[in-house]
Amino acid sequence: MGMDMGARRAGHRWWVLICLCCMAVAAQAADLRVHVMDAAGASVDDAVFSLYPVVGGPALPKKAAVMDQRGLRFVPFVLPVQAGTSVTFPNSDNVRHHVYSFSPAKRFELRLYAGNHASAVVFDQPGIVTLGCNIHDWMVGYVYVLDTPYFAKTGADGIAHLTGLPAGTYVARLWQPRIDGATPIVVEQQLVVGEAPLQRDYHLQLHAPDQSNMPPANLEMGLGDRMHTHGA
Ligand SMILES: [Cu+2]
Repeated sequence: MGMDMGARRAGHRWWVLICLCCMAVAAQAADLRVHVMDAAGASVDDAVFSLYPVVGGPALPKKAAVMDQRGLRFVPFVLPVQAGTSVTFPNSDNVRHHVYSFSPAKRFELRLYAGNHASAVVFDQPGIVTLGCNIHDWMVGYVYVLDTPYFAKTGADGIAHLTGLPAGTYVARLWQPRIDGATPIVVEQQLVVGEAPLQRDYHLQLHAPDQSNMPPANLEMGLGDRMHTHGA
C-alpha cells in the first residue's frame, strides 16, 4: 500500500514535469496560417505576409534565393527575401535576357546573358524592386526586400504559413503587386504570438489582373525552335 502510493506520487511528479516542459517549448514558438483573399473573397496568390517584432528581434541567417527566367518570364513572379540576401539570376531559356531595375531600393543591370553567367545581386535595402528585361518588354518580376526574417508568400490557394514564430508582439504587413498604392499595408498593429497556433483571414483591395510577365499569345511562332519551353 505504502509502496503503491509512493510509486503513484513519483509518476505524478513525472507527469507534471513533462507538462511543464511542453508548455515551455510551446511558449517559445507558434505557427501562423494566413489566408489572403480579394474583396470578392477569391484566394490571392503572390501576396507576401510579414511580421516585424515590436521590440528588437534576433539576427537570423539570410537564405540564398533564386530569380529564374524560364519560358520568357521571371520565375517566381514575386520573390520575398530578407535584406542582405544574395540572389542569383539564372537564365533557363535558350534566348538571352537583359535584366534591370530602376527601383530606388536596388538599381542594377545584368547585361545580355545566357545560362548562369550573370553575377549574383545582393539586395541590402528594404523595399520593392521591380525587375524588367530590355529584350522582352512584357517581362516583369518583383524582389520584395524585407527588414525582417519573418515572412511567407501565399500560393494559388491564398495560404501562407509561418512556422516557429517566437512569442511576442508583431506589426503585420501584407503586400501584393496589384495592391492599391503599391506599398505594403499594415493589416495588424499588434499581432500577439503566444503558444497557440494562430489563423488569420485578410481581404485586400486589388487592381484587376493584367497580363504582365506573360509572353504574348502569338509569340511562339516568331521564336520558332529557339524556344523549348513546351516539351516535345
Ligand atoms: Cu528577356
